[in-house]
Amino acid sequence: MASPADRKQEQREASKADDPAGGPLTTDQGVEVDHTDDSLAAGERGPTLMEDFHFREKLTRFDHERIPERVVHARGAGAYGYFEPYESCAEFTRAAFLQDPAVRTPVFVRFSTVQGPKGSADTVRDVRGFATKFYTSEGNYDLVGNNFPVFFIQDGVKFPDFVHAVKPEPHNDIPTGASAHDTLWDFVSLQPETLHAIMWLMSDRAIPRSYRMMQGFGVHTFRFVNADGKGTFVKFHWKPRLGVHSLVWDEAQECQGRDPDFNRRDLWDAIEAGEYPEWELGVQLVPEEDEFAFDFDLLDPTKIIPEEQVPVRPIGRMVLDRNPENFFAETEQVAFHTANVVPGIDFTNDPLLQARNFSYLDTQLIRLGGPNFSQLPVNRPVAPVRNNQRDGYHQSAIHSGTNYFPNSLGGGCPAHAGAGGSAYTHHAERVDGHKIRRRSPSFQDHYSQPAMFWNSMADWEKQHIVEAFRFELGKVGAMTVRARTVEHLAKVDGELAVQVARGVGVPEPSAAEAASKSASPALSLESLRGDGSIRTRQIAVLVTDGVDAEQITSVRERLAAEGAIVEALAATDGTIKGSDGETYAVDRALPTVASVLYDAVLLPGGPVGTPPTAADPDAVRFVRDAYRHGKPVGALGSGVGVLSALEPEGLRLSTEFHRVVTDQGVVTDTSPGPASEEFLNALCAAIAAHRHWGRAPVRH
Ligand code: HDE
Repeated sequence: MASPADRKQEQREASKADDPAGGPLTTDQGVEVDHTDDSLAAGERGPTLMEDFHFREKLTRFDHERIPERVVHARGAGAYGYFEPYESCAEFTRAAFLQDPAVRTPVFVRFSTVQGPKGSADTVRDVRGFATKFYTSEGNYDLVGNNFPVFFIQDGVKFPDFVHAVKPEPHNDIPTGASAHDTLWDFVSLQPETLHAIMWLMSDRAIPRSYRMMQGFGVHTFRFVNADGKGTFVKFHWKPRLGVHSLVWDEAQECQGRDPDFNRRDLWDAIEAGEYPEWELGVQLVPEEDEFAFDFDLLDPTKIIPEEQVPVRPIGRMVLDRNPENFFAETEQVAFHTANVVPGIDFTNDPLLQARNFSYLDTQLIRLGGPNFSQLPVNRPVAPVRNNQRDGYHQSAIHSGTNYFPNSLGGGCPAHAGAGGSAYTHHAERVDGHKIRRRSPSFQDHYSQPAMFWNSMADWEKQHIVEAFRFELGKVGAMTVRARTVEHLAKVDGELAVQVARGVGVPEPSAAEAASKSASPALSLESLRGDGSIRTRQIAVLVTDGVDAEQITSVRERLAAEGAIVEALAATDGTIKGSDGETYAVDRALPTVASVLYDAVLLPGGPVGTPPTAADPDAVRFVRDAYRHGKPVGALGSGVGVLSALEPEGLRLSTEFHRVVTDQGVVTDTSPGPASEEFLNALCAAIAAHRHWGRAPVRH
């Protein structure tokens, strides 16, 4: 008997198109084809014949291979996995998949960027989508979230305006995968409800190191409902086991060229290597009686509930352990919908959520070409589907019997599910009001929470935010838009506004003060380091002929034992000769890679007194970039000499010999021979810290 988590996999197997017995090429009609390299023509040099049905079918199918990309979140990557709760959540929700720690529920997750088209680069400054489909025993539940906990607008009716503003400008379709342009900032400067999400967008959260290293949030306040019909407000949080880590902006930009698939590849490779990414699902629970206990409205999706006020309670974990087999069939055709809920999970009147509950079904009709998209393998529930919905484009089920209700001819089937059983029951919230087109006064404070976000940042995070604002507004042509945005920032925090104004050439605001003095330390990346391991970090070891073999071996062994991925890079591919006369394989040639693709770099020594890679400009640039981007740098023996290239960047090299020296993530030891335990410990600690911001200020 298959475990519940295998049920989705079994269902997928049944949909596979592969012919297990092999066999020759055929047409779509199953007619065998003996030749697919030349068209049927009237003579060797003659015109192609209309009757060549194989040619026409092949070309027609090719002409129709594309479907419209998603209007937002077009670029994404997905994976299958499972979710398991830690304990029963019956006190708050009757959702079956949150009851029993022994039950694993299969999931499919799609991560995405928002602004760019399907073929845009991964490491753009943008929100990341984090959409999870739980194939539960009670039907599909979709938690369609982002890696920011707040959104740019409060009411879904403004979504087309916001998306038009952030998308490439209509006259020239520029920029791709970027928000640094006039129309977005024009919108922002006129719509201060965007400010909280804009603060997140200008922070390092918008350039994640990896999909595996970012948080996810449901954003809206949802509702749990237990078996007694009691509701509890709930906010969902995904927290990555590996901690939350980001790139720096300079690096993110270079990465767009060096590897546009950086995040997609990272997810794929980790899963292929058996390094399954994992998140903990946490909930913030608010009793319905406390709906008005906050100084903001729980229904306002531009607000968070600070974790210090309502702690996040861990309720389960999700592991992604299987890559899709066909990107189009699965990742492209997966259809999420906020209204895909299961008994025990319900909505609130958040006006953004209400709009989404309309939009997602609507969009699939055009994107997937008709109403039968839930029959596609990736979208099919593992729970049985029985209803009288029929026909439409691409119907692939063969229904029989009656197709209406009530019926007697079909034995009354499918009958209503019994009330109070496992059927979905909408929470009986009392609703009473006048029809009115007006934003609630409780949604009007647009500055306090952006200020709280700013106050919660470490100094280096603040510096990155200021630099991001300067970059983005610096690309805006209309000075009025720059100035108007700075005026809003002045209402968030005076110092922030002054710093930005100086960078973008608009008058510094006068009389600016902080909108709030509150802070939520949980918002800083400093508090989200994860389990402190270095698993899956990519470490480059720069090698040449004559490299100290004991050093590379000792470092490789230790880092690999810690779960890091070590690659030896040399000027050319193939092999190098170590100091011991042995031959060592090169993993990659330096010209094919770059520092931005790695998390840390190590320089082993060579024959005494010869820094082996110092003469290679690619190697020197590699080390310089790593240093500028705050990455750990290790050097051993004569390899330490290469670091003199970093002195113009502010590095002060230690004059101590044959000792382990650690300074701001630069770990050195001039001793020859194998790396000492002390050196390896210091290097691992530096890698676990991810980045080192105390180095002399470098412009990113
Ligand atoms: Fe979406 N959003 N959205 N969104 N969204 C879509 O649905 C929409 C919003 C999010 O990997 C579309 O299937 C409206 C918030 C993700 O397939 C579309 C509003 C959050 C994904 C749509 C929002 C999201 C989408 C485009 C405001 C975070 C990608 C294609 C009322 C909580 C899902 C599609 C995937 C995709 C509409 C706001 C997350 C057009 C109208 C807030 C992760 O239906």
